[in-house]
Amino acid sequence: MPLTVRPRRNRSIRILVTLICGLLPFLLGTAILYMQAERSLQQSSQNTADEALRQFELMLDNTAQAAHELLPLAGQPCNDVKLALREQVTRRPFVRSTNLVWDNNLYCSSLFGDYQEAVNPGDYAQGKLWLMNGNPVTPNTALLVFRLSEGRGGALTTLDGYHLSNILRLIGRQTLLLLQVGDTWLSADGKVHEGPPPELPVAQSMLNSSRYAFSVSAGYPEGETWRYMLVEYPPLFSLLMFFGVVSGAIGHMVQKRSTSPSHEMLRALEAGEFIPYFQPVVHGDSKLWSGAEVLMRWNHPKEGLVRPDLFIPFAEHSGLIVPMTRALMRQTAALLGPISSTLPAPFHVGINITANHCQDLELVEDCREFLAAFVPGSIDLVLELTERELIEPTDVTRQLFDQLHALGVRIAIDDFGTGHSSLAYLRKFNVDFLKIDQSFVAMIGLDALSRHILDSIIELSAKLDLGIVAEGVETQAQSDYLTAHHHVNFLQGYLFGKPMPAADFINALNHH
Ligand code: G
Ligand code: G
Ligand code: MN
Repeated sequence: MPLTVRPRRNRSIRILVTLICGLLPFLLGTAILYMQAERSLQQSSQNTADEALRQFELMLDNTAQAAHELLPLAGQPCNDVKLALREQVTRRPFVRSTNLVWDNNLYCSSLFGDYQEAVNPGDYAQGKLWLMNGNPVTPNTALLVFRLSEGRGGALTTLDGYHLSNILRLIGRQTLLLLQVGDTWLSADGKVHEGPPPELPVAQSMLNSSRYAFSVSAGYPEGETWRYMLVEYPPLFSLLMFFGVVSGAIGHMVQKRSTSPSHEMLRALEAGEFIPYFQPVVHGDSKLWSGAEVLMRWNHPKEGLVRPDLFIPFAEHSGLIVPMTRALMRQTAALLGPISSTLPAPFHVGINITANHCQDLELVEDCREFLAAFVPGSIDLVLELTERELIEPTDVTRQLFDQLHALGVRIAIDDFGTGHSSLAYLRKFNVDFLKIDQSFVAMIGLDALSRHILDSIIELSAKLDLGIVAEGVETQAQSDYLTAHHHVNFLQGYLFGKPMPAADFINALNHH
């Protein structure tokens, strides 16, 4: 089987999923907080604009009242009315100067008395309000002029820009705030600018006065939302971070758990981590190596060499045992096939097969492929079926065993004596070998009863014309007993050799 490299992608995907699990609560939470911060800022800029609008209207009320009181005096000689003009300036806190107009000519002023200056109504927004950048008395100082006119007469009262910029500064302490009158606008530093006011990047609120021709804009500079979040939400950020860590950890654990035994074994199968070990099987008479049992080992990247008792049960449960056995047979064929002509013929090759593998006829194809790798007649392929889980006789299994026999494949009952197969069973499946369980062999010389059982098994199999393989032969005495008394066909055990890697086995085989 082609060795596939252990897929690395899986690992980076796992790290990615953990990262996403960890970041998601943080990102979602931050998005929600961002929207919340925007709403708070919008609310606050709206309140600021409201408050400023109210203050400006109060001041203009004061200025407008002066104009209303003076308007009836328009047209009268300046000398007669200039005291009345000055009285308004003294009495009203937000009036800096007062003036009277006749036929668009400013002819009388609280400051200079008699005066001459043309008035252009087009300078005034809606004919009523003019935001000037100073006058000859105080150049470069903002001045808001209120104009009231009726017929040929008119009154102009002015409001000092100092009051206006003060309001912009005080109310807009945390906010950008500006006052717009017609095509000019006033910033908090008291400067008057021409043209449209700038856009305020964050949470802009613009309010038009319903009573006077001005509007107020409030808002925040670029990046204010993030600054606001950093100042207001640190405890919530810590909480989000905590949730992120918890959710990342949960994501990590859920993924770990999904790496179930069968998942891990599938990975190992794809990575070619299941490899064959070979235990020599010797001829009963000559004690020459004349075969091997193939035993699976898991060459785990972290755990090292894992014994089959620890993973075969999982493999059987998940059904993975079938592709695992197939891979083992392919590796065995690739290892022994090329040297098949040098093997002592016929070379006995035992492969352990589970009941799972006998559910359909695929096993026939597996064996055919296996045998095709060898010089014809050079090996005896023996499938070992453990007596502990016997196969139900059905149409399919009967067909299976018939076809296997037709291929020349032999059947052995493994661990014989530990289960409960009947004579009828042995006949039905045309069994060729019995592998006597090592527990009986171990009793030789110790226990008379076990030895009697051993004796009868061997006699029975001789009568049924079955071959015998004795397993677990560890001492010379056991070996002698089995061959001198009974002519057991094959022996297997530590006395002759332990299960070993292919290279060691082939090497040792050459020296025998
Ligand atoms: O050699 P050892 O300790 O490895 O074997 C332990 C058990 O695992 C034995 O019962 C043996 O039959 C079983 N075993 C070893 N290799 C395989 C195999 O490839 N398939 C199956 N089904 N069982 C195996
Ligand atoms: O069930 P099966 O026959 O497939 O299992 C063979 C098992 O027996 C393997 O685990 C193998 O390592 C073990 N084995 C083989 N020879 C000996 C032996 O001489 N002594 C002991 N204790 N175990 C053996
Ligand atoms: Mn076996």
